[in-house]
Amino acid sequence: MGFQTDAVHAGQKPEPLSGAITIPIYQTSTYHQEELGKHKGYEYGRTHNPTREAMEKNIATLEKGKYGIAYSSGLSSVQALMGLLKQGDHVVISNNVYGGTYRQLELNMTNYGLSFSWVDTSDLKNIEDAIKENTKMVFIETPTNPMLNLTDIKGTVEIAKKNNLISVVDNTFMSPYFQNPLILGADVVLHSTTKYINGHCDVVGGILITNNEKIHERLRYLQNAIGAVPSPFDCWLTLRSTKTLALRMKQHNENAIKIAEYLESQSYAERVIYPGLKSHPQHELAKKQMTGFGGMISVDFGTFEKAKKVLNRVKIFALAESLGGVESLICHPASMTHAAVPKEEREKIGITDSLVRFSVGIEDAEDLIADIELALK
Ligand code: P1T
Repeated sequence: MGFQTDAVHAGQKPEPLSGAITIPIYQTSTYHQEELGKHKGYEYGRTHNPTREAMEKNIATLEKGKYGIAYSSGLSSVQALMGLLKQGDHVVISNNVYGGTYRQLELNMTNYGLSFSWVDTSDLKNIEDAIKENTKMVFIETPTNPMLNLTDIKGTVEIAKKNNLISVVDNTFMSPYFQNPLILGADVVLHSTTKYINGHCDVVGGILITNNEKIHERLRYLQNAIGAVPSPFDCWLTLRSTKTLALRMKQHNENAIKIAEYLESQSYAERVIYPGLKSHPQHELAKKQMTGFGGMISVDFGTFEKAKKVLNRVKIFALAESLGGVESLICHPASMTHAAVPKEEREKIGITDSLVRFSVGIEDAEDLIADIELALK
């Protein structure tokens, strides 16, 4: 089936009791058992929930995967992934990832005997060079948050396979509409469903998708064992959102191209970073492994003063953390989303105090451009 048909239908059968077209919110913590040991496959709300199952199946289908395992946030998905590893294991990971991912892995998981090499994975040689005897996983974010660096997924997967490593791609910025890492051979795809997948700034959630039976079994076990599961209502909202994912992504993409081109034409912005611009150093790779460029733009305004003016003056773009919603947002990564990354590390990868991140929504592009124009002048 095509993406939009799957988005509307995958995982959703009419509800058996009434034939309701829309899957109900199964707001229950437990299920009645007919007699000891005899039940309908549902025992307890943390372990099973029909609304959650429908959402998992739906998103897995959109990612071209067999299994979706949902968690209560993107970061709890990151945490569940660590359950695929054991004390002493090593991970090669992109040196630019969401600040919370860095915080959880480098500042917490290292206390439990895991170690991480943070490398610029946009150069595949850096991945190869970082692999050690105890390396078990390669984890890339592409495009990265907020620098929009790309990593060649196919090339990464080849290295992972050669070295017997689990390959993980955080695909949050592209959504399954613009990029499908499983098709390129990745073992696991991660999404913060908080972002484009839910897309309305009203749910925090995460999901891991895989075609690998063994990985699925372990992640499913961890979903129940750790218990960081999304609520039935959050699953329902997210499932409602995926129905319009394609429509929203097209609009995010269209708007972002116009805004990136506008910003690049202004002398006020020192550097405009957007994979859809010819000036992006990996524009060719973007065209090869993505089917669109997404709605995220980062701009270095040269000085903190200039950046601050833009952040404070815009009216339609709301100054806020997060991204991927229908409403446009603007943020200052150095002090907001990536504050947990030490200043020295931040600056090495380009997250300067003058960097501003735009999450372009689905409003009218002309209004968004006028909003930025007014702020710049
Ligand atoms: O916020 P949460 O749902 O836990 O997702 C974490 C996460 C994982 N991966 C990527 C690429 C992300 O961008 C995020 C969350 N990011 C933000 C909150 C932000 O404003 O960048």
